[in-house]
Amino acid sequence: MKNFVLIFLFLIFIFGILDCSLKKPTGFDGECKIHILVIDTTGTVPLDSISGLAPVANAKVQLYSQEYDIKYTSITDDNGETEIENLLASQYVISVSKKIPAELLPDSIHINKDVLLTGTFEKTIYQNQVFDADTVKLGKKLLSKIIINEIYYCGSSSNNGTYQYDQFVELYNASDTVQYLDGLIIARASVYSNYINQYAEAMYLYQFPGTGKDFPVVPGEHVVVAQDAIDHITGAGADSSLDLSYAHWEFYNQYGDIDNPHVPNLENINPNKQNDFLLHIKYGGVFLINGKEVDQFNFTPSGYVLFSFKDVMDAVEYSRDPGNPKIFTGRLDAGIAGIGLQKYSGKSIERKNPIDGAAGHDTDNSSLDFKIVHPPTPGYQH
Ligand SMILES: [Ca+2]
Ligand SMILES: [Ca+2]
Ligand SMILES: [Ca+2]
Ligand SMILES: [Ca+2]
Repeated sequence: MKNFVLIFLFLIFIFGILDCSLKKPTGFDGECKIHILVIDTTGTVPLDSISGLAPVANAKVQLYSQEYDIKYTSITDDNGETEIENLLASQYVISVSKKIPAELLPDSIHINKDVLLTGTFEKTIYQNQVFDADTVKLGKKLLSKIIINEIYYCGSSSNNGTYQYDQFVELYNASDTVQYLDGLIIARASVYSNYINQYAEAMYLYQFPGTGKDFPVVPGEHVVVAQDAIDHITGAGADSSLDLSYAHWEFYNQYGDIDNPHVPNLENINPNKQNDFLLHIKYGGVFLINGKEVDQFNFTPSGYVLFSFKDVMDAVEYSRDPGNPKIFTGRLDAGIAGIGLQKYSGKSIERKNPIDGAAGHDTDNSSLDFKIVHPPTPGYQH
């Protein structure tokens, strides 16, 4: 059995040696220096054969003093070390980061995301004082490239009754490089996803066409995929619904569906489930899967499809009721979006950045990452 290790504990130890010179007891600030060594203990960075350590070169080290509103920045050298001199005596927040692109990760790390090694600690630097080495354990963050930015699943209501065929999923390029939709799969999770270790289980799966680089998405671009790309207001008489005739893509079920000829299609790739891409209006989960690297689909006896966690680019769980059992393991989504969102209310869930409100904020905890939005915002940010 393949051992896909997806949650790594990335531990970087920083040994910060703070050295305020005792040789020059001048009494002035600006005499202190800090010596930092950044080491990776996770296997992400190669070991040095002599020291047996894995020094992290080109890591960014920042010291910030709130007292003086002053910031010092330095970069570690080939030995993973840096020294910052002429510091004012103060309390500092010291943060270290290094981004490692997915293509540079060793083969032993089965993930398809960039990795950010980060860590922060606080240190008060007194005048004329020699400090012992600091040891700080830092965490890692997986950086999604294309993510699920908004899901409109609950449907709408009007004088004509209730309506749920106006659902859409909005993707977003949260990276700083061009990404490609080719071969990606948007899937509705089964409610049994949590029972199967290492695998995610999906019931409806729709795949983007393309052979690799046919459908680029530039950084910051939104991509709207409608259940049906029609004007649901005039076309279906759902007068509090949405006009999705200008969606970028639509889910097209070749076993029987509406097909807007002006909007390209994601096609159903699970012949066992010949339904249009329909999300549950109260609870469920959505996957974005890297279908390019899936050689062969693993079907379950009930006609669902299993995917390795390593192929899941993003996963979002939602539920109206906080008491419902969680569907996803915390390795995919530690939280739940959309608590309290009533069916047919015409509202969606969309990512929010707690600092600047920008799109694409993803900490793999949908309780924190999403907010309820009304009206939905297909193609832009609320
Ligand atoms: Ca459709
Ligand atoms: Ca179409
Ligand atoms: Ca995520
Ligand atoms: Ca949006």
